[in-house]
Amino acid sequence: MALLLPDTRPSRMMLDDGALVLPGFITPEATHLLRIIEQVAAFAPFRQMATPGGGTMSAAMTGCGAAVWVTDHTGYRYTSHDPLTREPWPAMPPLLAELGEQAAQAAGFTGFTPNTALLNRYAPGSRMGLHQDRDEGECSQPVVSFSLGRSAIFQWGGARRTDPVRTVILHHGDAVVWGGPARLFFHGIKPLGHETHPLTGDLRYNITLRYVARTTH
Ligand SMILES: O=C(O)CCC(=O)C(=O)O
Repeated sequence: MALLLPDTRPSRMMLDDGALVLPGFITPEATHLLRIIEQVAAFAPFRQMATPGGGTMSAAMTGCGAAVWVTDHTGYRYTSHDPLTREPWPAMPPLLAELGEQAAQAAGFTGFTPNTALLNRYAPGSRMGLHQDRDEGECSQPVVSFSLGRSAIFQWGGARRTDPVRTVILHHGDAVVWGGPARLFFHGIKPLGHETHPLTGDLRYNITLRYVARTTH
């Protein structure tokens, strides 16, 4: 989408029962959120984590909150401490939790209390394969995801990996919320292209807020 053209998309785009895109929902706070990402990364640097299968995550990741999702050769889990620095993860900035709660509310989910934010950084060519978010130890709360910088093609599937996949372009400032019957639906990000964004160059950032009930050290 040309950045100088007005955004003519509707304010809500339904993906499924319990899943929708809120175009431009966080645009007013976008520069503030980019500053928060910088501040978190100053204490807990972005890194490309190892996967249990012997590979490496394509997107670089870090996070903040009571616990953050990590992966290494032993598996996926939420940890209270950053395995890189051995320090507790940076605290959740109140603005993140507030925006998450507001986006969830706008999507019809009341009482969202996010206690973890995963920060994903995509360089040209970076992707995220189709997956379910199922390491949180509970599924009663939705997932809220914010897009910043370069646009990306979001893949939205169904409850089974083999279900048909639709795509929607996520732009700077968009939020996606999924919960209830769609909480465990498969989703992913196609490889990022090579365009640039005035605020982030050739990078895309994603902030994904969740409530996690099961953590380790
Ligand atoms: O980058 C995105 O928009 C999606 C991120 C995601 O699916 C995840 O962190 O589980």
